[in-house]
Amino acid sequence: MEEKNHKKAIITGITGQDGSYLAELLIEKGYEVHGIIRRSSSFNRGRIEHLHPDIHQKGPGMILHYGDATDSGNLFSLIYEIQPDEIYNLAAQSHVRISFDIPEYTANVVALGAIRILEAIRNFEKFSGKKIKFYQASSSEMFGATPPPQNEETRFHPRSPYGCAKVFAYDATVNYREAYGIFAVNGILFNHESPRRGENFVTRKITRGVARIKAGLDKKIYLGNLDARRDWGYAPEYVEAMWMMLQAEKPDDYVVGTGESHSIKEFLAAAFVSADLGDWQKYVEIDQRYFRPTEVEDLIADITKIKKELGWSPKTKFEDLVRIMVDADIADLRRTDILK
Ligand code: NAP
Ligand code: F7E
Repeated sequence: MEEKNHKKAIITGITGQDGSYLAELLIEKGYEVHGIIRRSSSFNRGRIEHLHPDIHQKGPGMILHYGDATDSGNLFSLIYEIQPDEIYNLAAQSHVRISFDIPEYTANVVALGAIRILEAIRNFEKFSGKKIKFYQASSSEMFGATPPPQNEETRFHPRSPYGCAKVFAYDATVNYREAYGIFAVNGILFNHESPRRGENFVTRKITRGVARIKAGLDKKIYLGNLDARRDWGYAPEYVEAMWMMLQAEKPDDYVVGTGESHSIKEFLAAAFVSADLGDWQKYVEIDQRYFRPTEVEDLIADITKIKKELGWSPKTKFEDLVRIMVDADIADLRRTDILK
C-alpha cells in the first residue's frame, strides 16, 4: 500500500509565481499546504485558484489563512496553530526597481519578515520541543556588482534596497542555524520565469507585449536597459530545488540557476522570432523610467554544489523557456477574445 505523507507546510507568498508552483508540488507529494495570503481589495488568488478542488479530491490539500509578513503576532499564532514541519518563506516585495521607490517597506517585508518567522520558529521549538525546517527565498540579486560566475562562496555586493534586504534575511537564516540549531537553509535562486511571472518583470513584459502586438492590440513595447544579462531558468524546476533542500540530511545554502546568461536583447530576439514577428527592433522603444539608479549587469550561476550534493539540475533551455512564455501569452489573449 502507498504510504501516506502527513507533513504540513506553510508557504508565505503562496499567491506569487513560485508559491503557486510550490503549492502544486507539495500537494502532489501529499502535504497539507497552508498558504498565507494578504487581504486585498481586488482578487489576488488567480495563480492558486485551481488548487482549491484538491481539498475535496486528495485529502487536506491547500488551506489559506490571512496574514502578512509585517505582522509578527499573526505569524506567531499561525505557526503555533498549524505546527508545520516545513516553512517556505517566499513572501516579498520582489520587484527590484520598485524597491528604490519603497525601500523601507521592502526592507520591512523582506528583511524583517524573515527574522519574524525565524524568531517564531525559535520560540516554538523551545516550548514545544518540535522541530520546523525553514526555507528562505534568497536571491542572486545579493551578488549584485560582483562579476560572474557566482556561487555559494561569492562576495555579496547588492545594488538595490531589495538586494540589501535579501542579504539581511540570508544572514539571519545562517545565524539562526548556527545559534539555535534550526534547520534553516537559503536557496540562492537566479532569475526564474514562467507564464505565471508577474507582468512587470522584463521577460513577461516582453512575452505579453509580443502577444499583444501579434493580436494588433499594441504597436510597441517600452523598456529600459537592454544590455543587462540574466541567468534565466524555468520556475517549476526551481521549486523542486527548494523542496530538495529541506529534505537534505543537513541544512545548507545552495545556488540554483542554469549556468548560462543572456541579454535582454537576446530575449527580445528569441521572443519575436518565436511569434513569427521578425526583427524586434521595429517594436521596441527605450523609456528612461525603467532604468535603475544602480544596475546588476551580469549574473551566471555556478551550480556545481547543488548538482553534486542534491542531484538537482535544470532541464528547460533558454529558447524553450521563451517559447513556453510566448505561446502561453498568445493562448491567453485568444481565450480572453473568445470569452468576449
Ligand atoms: P512574486 O510573484 O512577486 O510573489 C511574491 C509573493 O509575496 C506574493 O504572494 C505576494 O502576495 C507576497 N507578499 C508580498 N508582500 C507581502 C507581505 N507584506 N506579506 C505577505 N505576503 C506578501 O515573487 P516570486 O517570483 O514568486 O518569488 C518568490 C520569492 O523568491 C520572493 O521572495 C522573491 O524575492 C524570491 N526570488 C525570486 C526570484 C525569481 O526570479 N522569481 C529569484 C530569487 C528570489 P500578493 O500576491 O498579495 O502580492
Ligand atoms: O529585470 C532589465 C532590468 O525586473 C531584469 C526578481 O524576481 O530576479 C528578478 O529581479 C533586467 C534588469 O528582474 C526593463 O534593468 C530592462 O537588468 O525582470 P527584472 P530582476 O531585477 O533581475 C531576481 C533574481 C529577484 O530576486 C527579483 O525578485 O531587465 N529591464 N527593461 C527591465 N526590467 C523590468 N522589470 N522592466 C523593464 O521595462
